[in-house]
Amino acid sequence: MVESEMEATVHRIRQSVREHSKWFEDSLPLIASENLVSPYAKELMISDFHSRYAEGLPGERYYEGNRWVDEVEIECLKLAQRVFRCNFADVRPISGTVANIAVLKALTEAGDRVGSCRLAEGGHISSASFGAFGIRGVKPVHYAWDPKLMQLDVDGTRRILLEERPKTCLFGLSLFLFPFPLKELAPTLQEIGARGWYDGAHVLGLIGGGQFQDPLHEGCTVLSASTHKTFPGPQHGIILGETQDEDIRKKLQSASFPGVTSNHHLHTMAGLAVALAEHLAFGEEYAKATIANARALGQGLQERGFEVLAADRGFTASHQVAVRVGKEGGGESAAKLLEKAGIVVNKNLLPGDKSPKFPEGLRLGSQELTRVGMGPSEMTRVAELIDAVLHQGRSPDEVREEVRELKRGFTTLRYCFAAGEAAYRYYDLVGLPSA
Ligand code: DSN
Repeated sequence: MVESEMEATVHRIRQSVREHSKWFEDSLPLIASENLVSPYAKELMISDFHSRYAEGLPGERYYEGNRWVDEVEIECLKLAQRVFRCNFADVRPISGTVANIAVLKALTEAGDRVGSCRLAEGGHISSASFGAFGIRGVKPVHYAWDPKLMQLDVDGTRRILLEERPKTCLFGLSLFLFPFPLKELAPTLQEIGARGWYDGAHVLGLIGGGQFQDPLHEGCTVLSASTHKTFPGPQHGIILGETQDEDIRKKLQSASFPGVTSNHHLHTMAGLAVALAEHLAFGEEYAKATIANARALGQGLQERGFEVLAADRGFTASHQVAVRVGKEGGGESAAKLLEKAGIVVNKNLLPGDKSPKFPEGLRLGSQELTRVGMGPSEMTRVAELIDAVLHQGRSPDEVREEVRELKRGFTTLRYCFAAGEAAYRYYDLVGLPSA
């Protein structure tokens, strides 16, 4: 009885996942923290690596059976250093927040002051007192922010740093439109003896493609990130560094293991290795296209009467576009209406919002639609469809059909191997050619 009930449950779960995938396949995903993994990366995520343990570093494991895991991890470390032009990598953190907790463990002490951005100005929850900063017991020192430029106010931030003298300065954002003025702030960091730490989760693929900024050569010692936003890898984490300081390298390694992980998810590590190799081959072209698409989307929305942030600066230098939709009913209601039409975005707090409970913003990311081959003219069409729902009062159900029509022409993945001719449809479980 229970057996047949549970078998039915299993099939219901499988069916839900298939329906989810099918829904995404004919929708327009614009969530800035998501992306699609390549067929080869996906294949390795359901390989036997998924079933194994490999605590420690290659050659120094606590388990047997790791000959090929070691080979892959050594390759992954080499590829990471090549893509990000640095001399240290640790690919064991299993997410971006876990990587951040590892960096906090390695580089700070409880009670330290750590520079960071406010959540309302785009900061990530791991730098909040209720997040990773709180776990480590460090106190945030908030930088000065220029809401018009949507970046740090350099003079104001210098003054705060000189006064508060944090030992570590974290530069990272969830609403990440423009590079940080790292070179301008580097002399102040030096003057107060602070170490620069960059959370590059959102812009990792753009950094790897050489199209954003190069934080490890602009004054930061460490870069932590998740590996699945603009960097189109599996959901995983990474710590990168440019340092000859053996003490820092050892602290980062021991913070990764045994600090914040035991086993480190070998299947996603293998998928990450593939994504890194593919990024060396295609990352520059993909990063350029992603940024051009975000700008085209910003332009298309502004031309249709939307209040797109940082219009004077070309809207964005990343994959993201931020739109204030207070007059369209606010972020939550706008995002829900768009979802009904198959346009997937998230509500987002914007600088100046009156209440954190009622964000006036929408955050849109161009990276996933770029991966399936869309270009600036499709971004204009996406802006038209958003306008149809939020300004023209057209029914989301009717617009849903036009969304399907647009997406129908973009079902294969680009910027990876086994793309295109493999007819890789991302609602397939694996989707590799049978050969
Ligand atoms: N909260 C995620 C984002 O969407 O920016 C990052 O972890």
